[in-house]
Amino acid sequence: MKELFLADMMTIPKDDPVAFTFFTGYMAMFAASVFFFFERQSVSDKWKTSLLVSGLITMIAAVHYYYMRDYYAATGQNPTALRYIDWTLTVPLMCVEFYLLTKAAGAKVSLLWKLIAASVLMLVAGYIGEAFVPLNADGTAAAGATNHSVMWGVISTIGYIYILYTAWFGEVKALGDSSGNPQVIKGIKILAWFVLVGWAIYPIGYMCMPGGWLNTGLGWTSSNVDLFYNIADAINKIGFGLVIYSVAKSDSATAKA
Ligand SMILES: *C/C=C(C)/C=C/C=C(C)/C=C/C1=C(C)CCCC1(C)C
Repeated sequence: MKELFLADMMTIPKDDPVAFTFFTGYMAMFAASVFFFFERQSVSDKWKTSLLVSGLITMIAAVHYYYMRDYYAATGQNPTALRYIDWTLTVPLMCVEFYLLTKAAGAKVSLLWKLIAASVLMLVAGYIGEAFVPLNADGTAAAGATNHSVMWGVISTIGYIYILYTAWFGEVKALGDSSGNPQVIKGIKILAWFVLVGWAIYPIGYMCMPGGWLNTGLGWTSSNVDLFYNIADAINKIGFGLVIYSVAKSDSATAKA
């Protein structure tokens, strides 16, 4: 049994792009964590917590990818529960990054809680939408599947739009501007683009599940759910961290000069 499992893991990546992204995703998250943890020492004190949080985000993801990768290799199914446990920990930590970036300009903890509340709404609704979609015994969409996924998808989008709005036009944007720090202003702008473009990949994956619009409309299957999620995670978790890293590096250099 154990040998068979290992053999499966060795053969799947070459003909299965989803498995491939689970394996590369795992290694990329792992390497990014090592990078962020080690680079902490190269930035000034006020940026060390931000880099620690970047490393925690990719490290939490790496551990979940380790398990999701094996779950997928062994069953060929979407590791939905593990996926949402990962996001429930990492998305609030991304909100912490926004808070830490704007803290020097006077961000209050209430900003952090509002962003976290919006992410919880987004993720709980998304989980109900995916995990409890009505399915037939053979895994195809049962009656009501489309209604279920659309309803919970819309509720989830409310949380997403709140975060998007806060980053582009709301408190995060205003605090960034009032910081008077060009590096912070630029960093917030790039992160806002990540939330607009990078995070928008997730609803595309969501709509590939049985009953989802891209499933019924274009015939995209549930393995595409993980393909989109894996690509989006690599872009967003590592990319977010690198933006923070570059803000921290350039601001530390300015402070020294
Ligand atoms: C590291 C993980 C991240 C940044 C995850 C982000 C997840 C989303 C932005 C998910 C959004 C969803 C919608 C906006 C509607 C459909 C359901 C979701 C949960 C896929």
